[in-house]
Amino acid sequence: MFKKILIANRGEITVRIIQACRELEIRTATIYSEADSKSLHVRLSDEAYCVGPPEASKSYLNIPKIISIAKEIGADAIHPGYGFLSENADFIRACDKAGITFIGPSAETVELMGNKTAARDLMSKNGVPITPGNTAPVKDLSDAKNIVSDIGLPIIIKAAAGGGGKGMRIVRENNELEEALSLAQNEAGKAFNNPSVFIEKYIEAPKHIEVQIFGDKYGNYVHMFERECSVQRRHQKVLEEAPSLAITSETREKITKTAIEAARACNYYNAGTIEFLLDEDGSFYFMEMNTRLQVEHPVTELITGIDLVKEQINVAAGNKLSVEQADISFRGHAIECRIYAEDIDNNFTPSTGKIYHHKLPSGPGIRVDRGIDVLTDVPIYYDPILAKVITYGVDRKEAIARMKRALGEYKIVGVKTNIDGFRWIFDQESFLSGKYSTNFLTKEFIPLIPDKWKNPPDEEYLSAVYLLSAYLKNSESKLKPSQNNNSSHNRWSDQNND
Ligand code: MV4
Repeated sequence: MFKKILIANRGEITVRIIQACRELEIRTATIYSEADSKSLHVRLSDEAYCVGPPEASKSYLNIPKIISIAKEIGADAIHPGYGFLSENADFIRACDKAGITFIGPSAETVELMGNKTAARDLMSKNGVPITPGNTAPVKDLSDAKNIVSDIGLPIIIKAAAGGGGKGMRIVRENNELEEALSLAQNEAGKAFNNPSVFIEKYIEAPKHIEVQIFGDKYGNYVHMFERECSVQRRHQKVLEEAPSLAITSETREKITKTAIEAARACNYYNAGTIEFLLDEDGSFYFMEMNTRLQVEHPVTELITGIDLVKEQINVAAGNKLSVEQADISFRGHAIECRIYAEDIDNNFTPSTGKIYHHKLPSGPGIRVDRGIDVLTDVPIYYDPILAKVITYGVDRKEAIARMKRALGEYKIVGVKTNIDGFRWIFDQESFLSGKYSTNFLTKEFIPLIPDKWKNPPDEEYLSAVYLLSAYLKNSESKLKPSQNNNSSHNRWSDQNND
């Protein structure tokens, strides 16, 4: 088993991985940028190393620096968390080259699933249902017109080199196709440095259902049931739950079997998630595969009792899966709310600052995975997720009641958060009945709360906010004595055991 794991991430997921390592008695090393020098993950890890300036490109995405720290400190494995380098095939190859185990799938699988058209082609050839459409990049306008005449309107144009909604365009009339195609190609080129796009039949008001799968290096596969992630804002998940009210036991049997076929088709090992679109008639279609541990993994952990991070470490170390499918069942219901540092009264602009007060909710059925503590800073440079509140109940009603209580008890002072935005969600009949779709926040929420969710800040506005705060930060740091940023923080080392 590994002796020391370097966690190449920050925030709540790094704290979560430290907790799993602690229980497995594996030493932890973390990295931090200059903006995170006083953060919780630095304080909780056995060792911590400054990896560079605040900008992610110079710190948490700095592959050579991270690899050299891992080699220098004798880490035998690296856990990437989610985001940052977690789905970067070059990083996995750099780990392989350095003889350091990457806690995740192979570089080939990550590369393959990152190419959305190749992924669709592979799935379709392996009996996994995909939405009608093409499985190769659109050649030109006439190619697009042929596809549209084959599958019929409406259609959706998607980027082949990236997911998450960037570069997506919906086309409902033939005369919109030409402009939508060039807009989608431009956006895809800007976002992913690859203008390739493909076309699918557009599913009106789908649900986002995803299945947790796990493979080991011996060809064994299991699933850990589904999660529903339909409450999203601008393709950013906000609330997730397991199991899904929309999934009957018959559909569950089919969709979980299909998810395992998808994992087998790409020789997957470690934790992965197959994302599906569920239509109102109960049919489901492969959307994409996430080749990493997901933010929302705790809802699966709570209904199955399986620690997914420990299982990741177990499989990465070359062991067989510690569970067989017959051993995996679920009971009860779990819900997760993502707590973001954003000003929901000001178009969700990111909120930064120092946490002056932090009071956690507690009591039966409440879990909080958090990356913040009192006196830690919330910088502008990274994804604004602060914490996740996850509740468990014998049924969905109890999980919702506990979530409402937990959100009422959770106090964060120092930055604005979206906590109050959830109250509305739990009062909506469409949510309470489970009959909501991915249109929930856009269709139902927007008209009711004018301005709060209506005009999201455009990218230019956000980049101006980022630039201004970076400038202010830079001018502020010129006023302070420089601090030694290369010290290794080594609270648990032998010499400290006096
Ligand atoms: C779709 C779709 C309807 N039909 N594809 C793809 C990226 C993901 N973040 C959103 N995607 C969608 N793909 C077809 N053929 C609707 C969406 C969609 C969506 C899907 C799941 C959860 C939230 C969503 C919000 C808007 C659009």
